[in-house]
Amino acid sequence: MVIKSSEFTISATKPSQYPNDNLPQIVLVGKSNVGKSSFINSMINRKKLARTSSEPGKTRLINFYKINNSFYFVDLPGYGFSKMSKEEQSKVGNFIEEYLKKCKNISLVIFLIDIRHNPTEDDKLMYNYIINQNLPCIIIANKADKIAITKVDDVVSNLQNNLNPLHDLTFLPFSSERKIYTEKVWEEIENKF
Ligand SMILES: Nc1nc2c(ncn2[C@@H]2O[C@H](COP(=O)(O)OP(=O)(O)OP(=O)(O)O)[C@@H](O)[C@H]2O)c(=O)[nH]1
Ligand SMILES: [Mg+2]
Repeated sequence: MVIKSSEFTISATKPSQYPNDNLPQIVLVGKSNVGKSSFINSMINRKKLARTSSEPGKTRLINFYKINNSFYFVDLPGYGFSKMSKEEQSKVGNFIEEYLKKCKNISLVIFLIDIRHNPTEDDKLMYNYIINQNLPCIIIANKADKIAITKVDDVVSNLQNNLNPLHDLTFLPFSSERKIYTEKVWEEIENKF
């Protein structure tokens, strides 16, 4: 994918604020700090379009970024950030659930899981939710630079055996640090247009 333009469009908390131009939306889902905002920057070769932080809980709203005037990357807040107040956690949970339920233009959910850890209980709840809603989804084992490159394929296939024993979904490694797996992810995205 050649990136000709990328721009922030809107931060939303409710459906009336989502863009209404019917362009396809590619949405990033995963726990806080797993690297959703960094993933977007890395895919579009921008350092700071989506705001990132080493502290979890950076993204608190639903942020829409329009790419090439032809689709959106949608950056959701992360779940499972224990330092956030219960009230704030449930507010964020509601944004995510409402978006996934009500947005009619989701072409693909990109679900990020940290390659170093087993899926958390929240990851499993989210995974089941996405599958039950029949949303098209790929799973990304992120921060692949954090483990030895020789182990990456085995860890990704163990993750798939754990979450998706039927092997009917695509699982791929990714690293925003190393940018070595971006082409495969672009192929998956382009397949959905
Ligand atoms: N080593 C490594 N670090 C990464 C990678 N992706 C993101 N990070 C780091 O992880 C931290 C969190 O990244 P973000 O992109 O802000 O994470 P997020 O999922 O958007 O977090 P929330 O907005 O809190 O939900 C930052 O310090 C990033 O630099 C990666 O592939 N490898
Ligand atoms: Mg973020």
